[in-house]
Amino acid sequence: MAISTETHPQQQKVSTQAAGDKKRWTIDDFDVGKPLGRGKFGHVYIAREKRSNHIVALKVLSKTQLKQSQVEHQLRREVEIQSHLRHPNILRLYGYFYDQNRVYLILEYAAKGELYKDLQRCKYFSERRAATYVSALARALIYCHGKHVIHRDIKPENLLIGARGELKIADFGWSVHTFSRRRTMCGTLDYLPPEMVESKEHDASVDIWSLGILCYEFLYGLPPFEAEEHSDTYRRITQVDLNFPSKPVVSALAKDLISQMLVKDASKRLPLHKLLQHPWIVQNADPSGVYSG
Ligand code: AK4
Repeated sequence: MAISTETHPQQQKVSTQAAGDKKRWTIDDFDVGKPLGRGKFGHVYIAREKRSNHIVALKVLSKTQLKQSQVEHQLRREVEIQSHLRHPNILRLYGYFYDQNRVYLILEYAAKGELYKDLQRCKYFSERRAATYVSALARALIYCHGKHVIHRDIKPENLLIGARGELKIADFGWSVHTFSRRRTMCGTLDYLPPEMVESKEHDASVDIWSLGILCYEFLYGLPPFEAEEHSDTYRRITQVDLNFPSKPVVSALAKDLISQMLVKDASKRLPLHKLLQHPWIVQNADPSGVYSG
């Protein structure tokens, strides 16, 4: 198969190439289909790699916009990080290529699309569905942390669903967006832990906080510290002003887990391996890690 699974992302699989031949991908290697989505930097298309018939998502980024936003080095870092991650709950980045005006990311195709749309449609998820996603995310984050990759924040917009209902973290370029937002302090703070909104040092436990925010949002339909004013969200995060509404009804076990993740002192947050043993996860999460309705 021409889509590499083991080699450096820029190269095609060695066995399909003459030794030492580092042939680059070009757009001519793909049949490009319908657009799947559009973002600030460009569109995402479904595509087929001609030689292998492998279906992928092709993200097409404008070089001009990348330059204007000064994110070229961050895009490079994303590719670098992603090429070393192999996990069923992390969207693969197979490689990239570029032409005069554009940069193309060759991504794993997630057939069931964006999770936030499902959340909007359902308003909130069942405890079974929420726990299945939270445990899948915890396993993906444990894997990342083992590779010294901190995800920084995860939110529904950056989660995709595969053909069999498996959750896929699809971001890593996303941290770029948060970074510029963080600097200008004009975007959403909702998913950031106290130490990050206060611009303090942070470590892998920021991901435990973000997962706690996400768990709350799965169950209640909105993030816990949401407010009209940015300054109010800031205050609510730093004070950990956490409330559990009476509707929708959420189990005491779920609230217990969320309360153990949304802790101001980063060192006191429930470690991810302990999260996997929490009774709410054990009793509700599908052990296959796949929510199938
Ligand atoms: C959708 C199905 C970095 C910089 C600047 C796979 C951007 C589907 C999709 C899919 C990135 C990225 C991404 C993964 C997801 C692409 O748009 O969600 C639609 N959709 N539906 N992928 N299957 N979308 S985007 N990695 N990285 O954009 N990086 C980046 Cl510096 C701009």
